[in-house]
Amino acid sequence: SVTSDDQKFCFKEVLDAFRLCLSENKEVYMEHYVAGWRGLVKFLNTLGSVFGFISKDAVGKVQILVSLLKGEDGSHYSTIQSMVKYELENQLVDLTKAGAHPTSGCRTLLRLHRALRWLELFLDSLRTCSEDSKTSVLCADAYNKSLSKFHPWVVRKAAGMAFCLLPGRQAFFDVMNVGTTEQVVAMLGEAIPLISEVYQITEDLYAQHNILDIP
Ligand code: 1PX
Repeated sequence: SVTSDDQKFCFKEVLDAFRLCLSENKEVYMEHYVAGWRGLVKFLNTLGSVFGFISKDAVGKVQILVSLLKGEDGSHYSTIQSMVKYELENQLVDLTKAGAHPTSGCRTLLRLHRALRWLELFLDSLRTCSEDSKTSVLCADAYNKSLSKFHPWVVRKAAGMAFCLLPGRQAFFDVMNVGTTEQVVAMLGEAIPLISEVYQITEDLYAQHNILDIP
């Protein structure tokens, strides 16, 4: 039916959100960044409840950013650049140890930003992998090269177990709801450079302000 079609995840949503992320002068719009993550979480939710603990964490973080964006000081949160400037100038970030600002925009976005690097690596391996590749292995490789270093043992262990339950390559592509394998590969080829640019701009911004290690 039309309704179930509307609710069905489509990877194009994610692509479109990341396409809209960058302003002319390469600022990252929070609204679209958050929309990109929303789409990804929707995808994750279609994979089943074993991924619930991951999706819950991501949703919580998206929620925090949305409240800031829609809140009283929302005008300062329209871009990642303006958020960083505003929160740092007003001492709204715990820089060296956890303290009064456990849900600052800078801290929260940093967690998603680190996960975005995992996504970039994972999508790139999906794009180039052979038909008989195992998504669980691709996913674990991407995770071990990126996000895992920020996670304690127990989270790494749980993530590793969840990866084993990922559907195979074809089922995975079907859930992406893009079309044929060729179309999926083409769309990934479009999405990856966009995600990669957003990642790099954020990474440079955080490095410049020395906030890549916010606790
Ligand atoms: C077409 C393919 C698209 C695939 C989309 C999948 C979207 C996945 C979204 C994952 C978002 C993960 C956010 C994790 C943020 C994080 O690192 N949080 C930790 C630190 O936060 P804290 O506030 O405590 O400092 C937090 O401790 C995390 C806990 C949950 C476990 C996170 C495991 C992350 C694994 C990432 C890979 C997801 C695998 C999905 C398979 C498709």
